Amino acid sequence: MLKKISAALAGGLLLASTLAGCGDDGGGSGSSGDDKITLGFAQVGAESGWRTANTKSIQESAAAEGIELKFNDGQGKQENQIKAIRSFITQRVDVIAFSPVVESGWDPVLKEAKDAGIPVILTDRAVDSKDTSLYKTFLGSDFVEEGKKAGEWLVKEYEGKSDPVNIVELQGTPGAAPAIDRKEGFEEVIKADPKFKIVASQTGKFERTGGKQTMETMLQSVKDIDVLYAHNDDMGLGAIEAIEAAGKKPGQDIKIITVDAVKDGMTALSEGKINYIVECSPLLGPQLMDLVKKVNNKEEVPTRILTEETTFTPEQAKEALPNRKY
Ligand code: GZL
Repeated sequence: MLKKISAALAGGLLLASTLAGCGDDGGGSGSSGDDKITLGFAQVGAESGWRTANTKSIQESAAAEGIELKFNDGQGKQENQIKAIRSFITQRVDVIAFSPVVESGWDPVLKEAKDAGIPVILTDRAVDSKDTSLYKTFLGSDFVEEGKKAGEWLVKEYEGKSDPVNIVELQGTPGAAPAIDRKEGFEEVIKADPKFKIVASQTGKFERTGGKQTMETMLQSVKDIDVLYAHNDDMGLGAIEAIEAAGKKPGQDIKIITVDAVKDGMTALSEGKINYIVECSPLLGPQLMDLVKKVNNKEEVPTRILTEETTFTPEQAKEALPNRKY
């Protein structure tokens, strides 16, 4: 409202410049009341080790940069994230950042932020909005590439073999960019060889319990499982519990590929219970704060910033574990 009044009075009236002094310079009013940047961050939830590490990175980086952080845990629900973004708009924060729990349904609230003159940064996950003016940039991984890396390891692992390879897949949260894209990238690589068959594919919601329960069902309903592809470590770790309870050896009777490379996943990898992990770094905090400062200063930023990440074998996990930050 304040923005609209000052815009209406922008014809050089003293009042306008006074009002404009209340932070109506295109950004928020920085509700901290001083020149400190105020960032509103709407997080997905706390569903996995990756998410915990991501939240820690954001909170620690904001503190280190002297940015006032208003943090909301969406508890895995889009309506909670939308509510949080609307609250940030009402509080007139300077910048809004969020990790969208699902790809779709964001245009209305992003338009409200744009109309309020508050820039938005996407982190970790993308949205499928056609209007890219609704956000300044997207900082995060290429999930299709992550799926491809998982598929490429499998192709190499079974090179020269002709027997059928039955794969079960634990998908992430339905509608989430990493779930959609990791599936797409993996299938794109394995479709080249008909011996690879995904015989079952269901969600474990990126959660350890979800991975365990879904794997239990798959073990009962699918004969001869050769490989498990889990969209994150947590679901893979839950599946390991189910596989061991069924009297099978994870990493041997059933080969396991996961994504993330959080400490628990890397430990299982070093023990040979997981065969390969594709890294997805949660440590986005420092880059996010750098972007927040630039965007708040109306500096140009790249529309897409890709995070650096690698892959791990059991041997590489043993080497990396002692210095692992998450
Ligand atoms: C990926 C991130 C995913 C992780 C999961 O960037 O969105 O969500 O892979 C997390 O562990 O739950």
